[in-house]
Amino acid sequence: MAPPKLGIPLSRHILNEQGNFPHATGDFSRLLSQILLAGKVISREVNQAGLVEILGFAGDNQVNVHGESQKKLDVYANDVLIKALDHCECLCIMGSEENAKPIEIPEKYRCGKYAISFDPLDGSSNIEANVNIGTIFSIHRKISDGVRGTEADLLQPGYKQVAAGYILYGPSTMMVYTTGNGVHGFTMDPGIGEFLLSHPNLRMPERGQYYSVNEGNSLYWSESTRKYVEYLKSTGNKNGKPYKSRYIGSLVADFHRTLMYGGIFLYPWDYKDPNKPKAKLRLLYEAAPLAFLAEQAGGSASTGTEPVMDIVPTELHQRVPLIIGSAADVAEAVEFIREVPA
Ligand code: P6P
Repeated sequence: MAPPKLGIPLSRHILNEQGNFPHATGDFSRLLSQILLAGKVISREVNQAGLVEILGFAGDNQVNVHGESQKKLDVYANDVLIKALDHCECLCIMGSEENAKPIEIPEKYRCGKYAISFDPLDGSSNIEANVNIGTIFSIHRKISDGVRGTEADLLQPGYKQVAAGYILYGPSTMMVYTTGNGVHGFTMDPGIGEFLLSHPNLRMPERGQYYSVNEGNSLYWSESTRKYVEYLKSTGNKNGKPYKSRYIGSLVADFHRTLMYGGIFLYPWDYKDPNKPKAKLRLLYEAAPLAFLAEQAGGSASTGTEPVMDIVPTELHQRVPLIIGSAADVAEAVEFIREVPA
């Protein structure tokens, strides 16, 4: 198949991609199109956030399932996605980082053959600083027997994803996604409200020059993690010069830079309580979809002991450490770190 032409609309690209699914019935294309629609609506709100007083905390300080204060845009983005998707009749169940339990498809709508997990607005702690934030999504096929979906349809390993991607709300709004046929980036032309192909077949360099980690947590890292980061900052690494540090604190933005330029992003185990190590990033909504994108772009993603894509989830809001980026960088980090918490 001829490579896609620069500038083709995402809607046409999705139809072309559908051609790679011999049994595609159009449900998949309709699902991606609804995600795109939700992204456009969220983008409009994010871009006006500073103007319409939507900033600040939702209502009387609502908190989400993780006890994190929900900002109005978090709640808004979650509602927009659920409302855009619940009637598309291509989903059997939804999982959101902002909802404790799976979101069922209303009885009045037919259930479809896909299950979706999403983080409606990742990086939300940066909303008031006008820093890039994003929506991350992960799509699996329905595996449960009944007509309607169950939690089992969401608790599937990363290697079974049929699609994953993110919408990045930044200087420009971008949609980056994969259906297992490479990674493609689309930039929204606000004048026409259409996403146009701007970055076909994105590939991560084998090794990069950037490392991205919150060094403010280094006191709570394992010794092996500290040693690895010090190695990157030395002249003894494979680049022969210190890696450059870049950390935004918004996973979608830090990942997108790593995808574009190469290098490595880490959110390692936190041993503040040595008897109860903690991980921060969520498997279903953050690590697994980004791992699928990383692998499709020639990179990789590990927890430090196993590929993220191999983990079989046991609960919806499961958290994992994440080491993701250029293949050579991730392999080297794993060699250093290889830790399994007690
Ligand atoms: P820290 C945002 O809240 C988030 O979940 C990710 O987007 C980001 O990578 C991480 O937390 C930042 O965490 O502890 O460095 O502020």
